[in-house]
Amino acid sequence: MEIINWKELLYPYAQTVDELLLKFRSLDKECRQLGIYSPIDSVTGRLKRPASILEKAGRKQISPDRIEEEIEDIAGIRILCQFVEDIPKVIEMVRKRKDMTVIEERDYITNTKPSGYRSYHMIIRYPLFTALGEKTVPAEIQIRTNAMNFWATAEHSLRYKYSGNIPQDLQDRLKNCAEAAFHLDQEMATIREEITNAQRLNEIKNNLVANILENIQNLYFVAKLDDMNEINKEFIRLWNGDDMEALKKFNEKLNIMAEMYRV
Ligand code: 0O2
Repeated sequence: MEIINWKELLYPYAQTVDELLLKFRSLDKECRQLGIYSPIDSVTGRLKRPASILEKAGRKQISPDRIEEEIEDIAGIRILCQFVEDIPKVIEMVRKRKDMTVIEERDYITNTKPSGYRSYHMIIRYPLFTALGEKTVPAEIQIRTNAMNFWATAEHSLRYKYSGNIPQDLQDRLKNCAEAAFHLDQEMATIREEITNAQRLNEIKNNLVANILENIQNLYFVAKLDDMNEINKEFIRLWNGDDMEALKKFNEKLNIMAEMYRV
């Protein structure tokens, strides 16, 4: 039997996971910095383990030399969303990208698996520029809510523990848990607006406070000590309160001071 050089085989997939992680995390970060709602809550990535690749190849009768062509989830990222409504937004984000091509989509949210598994899968082709030239790498993007993920990771561990043969009683209880997670998502959707408004306000306040602190730090080098003491007192007073307009005005005042001192 042909010996697989795993290090060589997996390198482009590892690189693909790194690049996809960076790209989707940057999108999320940018939204947060701009103070606009991000449908992405977090992004994780993984490389399929060699044992899992071999198990899948055996199960699907894929010969070792066809692994790269036929196993499409060696590189995988998972995009987690707070709310079910965020999932179609992330799907659109992926479909619209020019730096990857979607070749297949599997909707296990509408078509829940018999196990109770819910998630949206997109198989993409990602052009990777390696030291040896361009290579098109397949990858899987799984999109699901935090509640769906909580269930799937727990079930995955049990599947592993029982080598795929989870006892029927446990399977039934897992299915009940999947339904409970589904109801949690539905309930959360009813208070989504309230939650996202509160989060947006926090984000705006955090960005504002970061700006203020940067201004204060810069002013320390140039302004009078007495003025800085006053500024600090004022900042602590405003920070403890919840008057956003006053915080904004205070930041504008610091911006003008910084401009005057040209810091
Ligand atoms: P790992 O450890 O992440 O590699 P397959 O099920 O792999 O034979 P196919 O057609 O490639 O077939 O895949 P499918 O079902 O679209 O997606 C496979 C992946 O989806 C799995 O990868 C899991 O990550 C996830 N998945 C699918 N069904 C279930 C399920 O019932 N429970 C859980 N917890 N996850 C599921 P691997 O290879 O299992 O995992």
